[in-house]
Amino acid sequence: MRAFYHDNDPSVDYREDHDSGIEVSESELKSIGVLYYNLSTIEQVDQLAKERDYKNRDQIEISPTSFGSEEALKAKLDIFYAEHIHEDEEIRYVVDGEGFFDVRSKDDKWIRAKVAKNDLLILPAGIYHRFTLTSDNYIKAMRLFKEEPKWIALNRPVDENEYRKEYVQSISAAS
Ligand code: KMT
Ligand code: NI
Repeated sequence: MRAFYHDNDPSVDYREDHDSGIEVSESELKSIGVLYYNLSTIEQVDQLAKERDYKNRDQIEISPTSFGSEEALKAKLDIFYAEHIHEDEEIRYVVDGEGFFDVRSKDDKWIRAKVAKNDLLILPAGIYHRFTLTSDNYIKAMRLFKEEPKWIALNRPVDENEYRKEYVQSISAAS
């Protein structure tokens, strides 16, 4: 995983790197509640799932093949790339391929985390974020969850949402 500030260039496809060259450290990610692990075996994934009480999981492939066409894929990616929150953690373990998770910094800038095979990323409930494939157009990812998946995307603005307010509180209290 590498994290950096997004260059915010709207003239270039969102699947390109958009690397501003300004690095973001793991501790900066941690200060906004984003956790990162590199896990090379499924046993390590199982262990983390046990510790954090993730009882269930499934696996998805996102690619032109899995969605039937480049157009169908693009339609799905446009949805993933709309800025949103969830009322639960978003936990993704990359089995193969790569992708970008963009998350908002404390001062509302886009931080881009490029994830690849063996990366596990946890986004807290209430964080504004979005997802896209890279220009490789392929990811296979495990989605972990506690009980039933609560993956309804609530698109920004949802500043009065209870989970959003709790998240904002949680990152302002510490550090
Ligand atoms: C999400 O909720 O944004 C996704 O599931 C994206 C694909 S997981 C690599
Ligand atoms: Ni999401």
